[in-house]
Amino acid sequence: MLNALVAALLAVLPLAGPGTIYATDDPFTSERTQWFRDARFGMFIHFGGYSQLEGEYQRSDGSTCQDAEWIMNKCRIPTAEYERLVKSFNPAQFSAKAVVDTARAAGQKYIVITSKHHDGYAMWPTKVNKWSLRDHSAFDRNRDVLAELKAEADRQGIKFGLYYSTWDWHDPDARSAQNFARYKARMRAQLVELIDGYDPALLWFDGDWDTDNPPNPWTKQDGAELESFLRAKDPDLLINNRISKRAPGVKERRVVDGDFGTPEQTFPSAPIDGQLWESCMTIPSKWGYAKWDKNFKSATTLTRNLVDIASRSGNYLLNVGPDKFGRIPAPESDRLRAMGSWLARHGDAVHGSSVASWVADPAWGAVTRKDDKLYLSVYDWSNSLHLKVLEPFDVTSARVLGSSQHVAVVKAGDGYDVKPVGAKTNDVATVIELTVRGEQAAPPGTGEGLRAQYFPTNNWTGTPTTRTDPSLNFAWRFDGDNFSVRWTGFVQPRFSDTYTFLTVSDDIAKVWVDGKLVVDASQAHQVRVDKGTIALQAGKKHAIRVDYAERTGEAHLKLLWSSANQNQQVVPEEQLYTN
Ligand code: H79
Repeated sequence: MLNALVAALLAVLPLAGPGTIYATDDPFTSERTQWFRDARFGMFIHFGGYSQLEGEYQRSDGSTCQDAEWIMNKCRIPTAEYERLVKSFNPAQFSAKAVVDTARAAGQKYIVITSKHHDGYAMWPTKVNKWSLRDHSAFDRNRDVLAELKAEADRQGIKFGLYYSTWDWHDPDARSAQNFARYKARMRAQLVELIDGYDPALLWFDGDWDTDNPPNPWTKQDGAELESFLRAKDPDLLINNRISKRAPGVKERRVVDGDFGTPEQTFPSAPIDGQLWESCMTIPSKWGYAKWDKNFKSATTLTRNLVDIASRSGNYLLNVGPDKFGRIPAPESDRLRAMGSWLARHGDAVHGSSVASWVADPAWGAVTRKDDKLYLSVYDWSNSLHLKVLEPFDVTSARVLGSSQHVAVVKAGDGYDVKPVGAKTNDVATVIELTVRGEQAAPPGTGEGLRAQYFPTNNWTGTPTTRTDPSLNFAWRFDGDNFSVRWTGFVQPRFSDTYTFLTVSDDIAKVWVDGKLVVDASQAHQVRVDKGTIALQAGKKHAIRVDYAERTGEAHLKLLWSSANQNQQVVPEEQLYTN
C-alpha cells in the first residue's frame, strides 16, 4: 500500500534538477540479476487464443490465410470473428508438469510464458475484462494455467517469468490517443494481478514499435513510469528493454531501458556494450503454434547457438508453441531433450559461464570461461586446434569432457595449439576443458566513490554543490534540464590490463584517465555508448575525471569498464577514490 503510494507519487512528481528515480543497481553484478546471468538458457512459451486457430484462417470466400500469433492482425480477422473462433479454445491437455519437466530435461533454468500477447487475450482469470481463458473459452473454469505453471516451476526450482504485450489489438482504448489513459489503467491493474497472483521473477514486455495498424500510443514516458512503478512494487524483478517505446523509424533499442536487451531471431557476435542481453528465437519459424510450420532447426544448430550465445555473455530464450490442446509439439520437445542430453555432460561450458576475453573467437567453435576453467566447445573436430591468445595465461591441465584421451597444449605462434589425441565424443560439440592460471587479482579496493561537483548550468560554470558519488550509474531521464557534473578522483584497477572505459550518456560525456582523453562524447547526443582504451596497472591509483552535461530531454550517465580479466560492469565504488 505504502509502496504503491510512493511509486504513484514518484511517477507524477518531476524531480527538480539532478536526482534519480529510475537508476537501479548494476545489472552486470547485482544479486538481483545473479540467477539470470548464470542461467544462460530459458524456455519461452507462446500460448494464447491464437493457438486455437493452428496457424490457419479460412476466409468466407474459401481462401486460406496463414500466420500464427499474429493471425488476427495479418489475416485481418474481424474482432467478433476472432472472438467466435477463440470461444472454443480448450487446452485441456495442458500439463504444467510436462512443460516444466521438458524445460528441466533441456537444461533450461527459467520459463517465460505469454500472459497476454498482442491479441489482448489474457491467459489468467483477469478481473479487468472478460477477454480471457477463464471467461472466453471452453476450458475448465477451475483451472488456471499460469498458477499451475508457477506452482510446478517453484516445485522444480525453475524461475518463472511472464510476457506481456503493451500493444493491444483488442481493447479499443489501446489504439486511441484520447482514451489511452483508461487502457493504461487497465494494463496496470492487470500487471498488479500478475505480480500479486503469480510472483514472477521476470517481466518480458513486447510491442514497443511505432505503428498505425492498429495505432500504438505508448510512449517512452509511459515505459519509464511503468518501470518505476514495477520496481517500487517488486525491487527484485528483472524487466526487459521493450517496456520502453521505439521512436518512429528507429530500429535499435536503447541500452538504458530495462535490465537486458532482447535481440530477436538473431544474436550478436560479441557481448553487448552497456547492457545484459538475451536472444529469443524459435525452433520452427513462428512463435505461436502453426500446423504447417515444419521448418525445424536441428538440435545441433540450437545447441551451438546456445554455446555461441554463452560465449558472448548472453542468454538464449528458446521458444515452444503449444498446440490448441496445450501440448508442446513433439518436434520441439525432442530437440529440447537432445539439447539437454548434451548439456548433461557439457553444462559447465554454458551454465554460469561467460565470454573468455583472454582468447580470440576460434573458427572451429566457441570458448567460454568460468573461474579458472576455459571450455573449448569444438564444432569442427581436429587433432590440432589453435587458440589465439590476447592476454597471457598458463594452462595447468587439459581434458576432454566425457573422454579419457590425452590432450597436449603447446605454445605456438600467437597462442597455443591444443592437441587432443583421440576422436570427438559427439557430433554437436566436443568440449575440451582447460584449467588455467591468469594474473592474480589485486585485492578489492577500499574506495568510496568520486568527488562530484554539480553545476547549475550546462557548461560547468557557476557555483557547484558537491558530494561523493559511489558510482556513476544514473538515469535522470525526463528530469533536470541544463545542469552539468564534474567527477574527479582516482580509479584503482585489480588487474594490469588494457581497460576499455565505456560511457552510456545523454547529452555530453568526456572521460580522462591519467590526463589522457579516453572517451570523447562531446557532441550533444541522445542515449549513446562511447568507449576508449587505456593500459592500467593493478593496485595503482590512476587519476580520473569525468565531465558530463545535460541540456534538454532525458539525462543519462553511466561509467563502465571491461578488460581481458574484468568482465563488463559499472566501475564499482571500491575502485573509486576521492583522493
Ligand atoms: O512474440 C513474438 C512475436 O510475435 C513478437 N515478438 C516475439 C517475441 C514480434 N512481432 N513482431 N515482431 C516481433 C517483429 C516486428 C515487426 C514489425 Fe511492424 C515490423 C514492427 C514494426 C515493423 C508489423 C509491421 C508491425 C508493425 C508494422
